[in-house]
Amino acid sequence: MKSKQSNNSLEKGQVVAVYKDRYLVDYNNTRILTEVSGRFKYTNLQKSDYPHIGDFVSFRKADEYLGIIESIHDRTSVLERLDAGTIGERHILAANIDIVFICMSLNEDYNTKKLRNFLSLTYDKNFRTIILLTKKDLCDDIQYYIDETKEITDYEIYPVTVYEETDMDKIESVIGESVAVFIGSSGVGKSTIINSLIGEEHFKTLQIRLSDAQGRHATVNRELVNLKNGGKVIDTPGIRIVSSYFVSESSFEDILSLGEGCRYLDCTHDSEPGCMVKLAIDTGLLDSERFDQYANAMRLNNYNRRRELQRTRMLNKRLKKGR
Ligand SMILES: Nc1nc2c(ncn2[C@@H]2O[C@H](COP(=O)(O)OP(=O)(O)OP(=O)(O)O)[C@@H](O)[C@H]2O)c(=O)[nH]1
Ligand SMILES: [Mg+2]
Ligand SMILES: [Zn+2]
Repeated sequence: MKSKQSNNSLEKGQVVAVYKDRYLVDYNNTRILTEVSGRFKYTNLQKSDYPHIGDFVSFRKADEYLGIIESIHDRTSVLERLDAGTIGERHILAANIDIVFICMSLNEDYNTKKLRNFLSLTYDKNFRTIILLTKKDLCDDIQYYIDETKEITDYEIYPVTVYEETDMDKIESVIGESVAVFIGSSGVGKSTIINSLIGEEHFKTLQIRLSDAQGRHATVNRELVNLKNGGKVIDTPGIRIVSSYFVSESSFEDILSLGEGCRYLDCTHDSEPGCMVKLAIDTGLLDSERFDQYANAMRLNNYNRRRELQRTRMLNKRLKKGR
């Protein structure tokens, strides 16, 4: 029975790199290029339904060199942001990750607003978040930045430099056998840290001029790389803009609990009388920037919800037709 059929049987693998419309898949200690099947395309409309780095997929081998992906396994976690520009489009940075390292360097890159934006990607998520304050060798007052960071978040904070082995060892031991992704602005040293973890110049790093704390984009492609001890790491290109993001309402406990005091149940905290949120802003109890973040997030949420609904309807129609 097995003979011919086994050529067509499904293999399971993990997406380790994404190209234009091909996916490099790791399985049985080898790698194969794959693409999605026609059926897959027909039933998956959203970009987020397509394979992303870290995804486990079931595929069939068309031949020795090409696999055809039939399905994606349920994701245990996702790191995502909204595409700047294309409102409402979910943009998955990585799937099935255990740890997210938010990297911020201890020179001019350090910026609490930026950190808040990165943090907004991590609320209510199924992974552990750690703040890496990088390039501590360039900083005279590390404690000051640690304290600043503690004001903003309860996540663990590691000040590190690639020049100290103990710092790299610490990162390595925290990763252990799990899957970690590094995010942060361009030039903060993500690839350099990962290089030192894998012990080779795998990822290209760029020498940035000291006068230019912005750095330049060195990493172009995301790739999932194996560490010696069984851990896996994903490098990402620097994210410059994280101004719009997908957040669930529970990320804004402070504003929501203030809102419970508003006179009207459906208060939008815009111009209604008896609004406790407005009052908190006027009296300086609530940061107006934080409120703007909230307002933006709610607008996007509503927009996304509407779009999701439209897509579901369209998909249902298609599925019915297919029957
Ligand atoms: N002084 C100092 N320089 C560092 C450290 N880590 C990285 N660098 C330098 O910072 C520059 C940028 O490092 P990269 O690793 O390319 O930065 P990246 O975050 O990967 O940047 P993108 O790929 O553009 O997102 C390089 O010149 C590194 O040598 C550090 O701990 N201390
Ligand atoms: Mg890089
Ligand atoms: Zn209100």
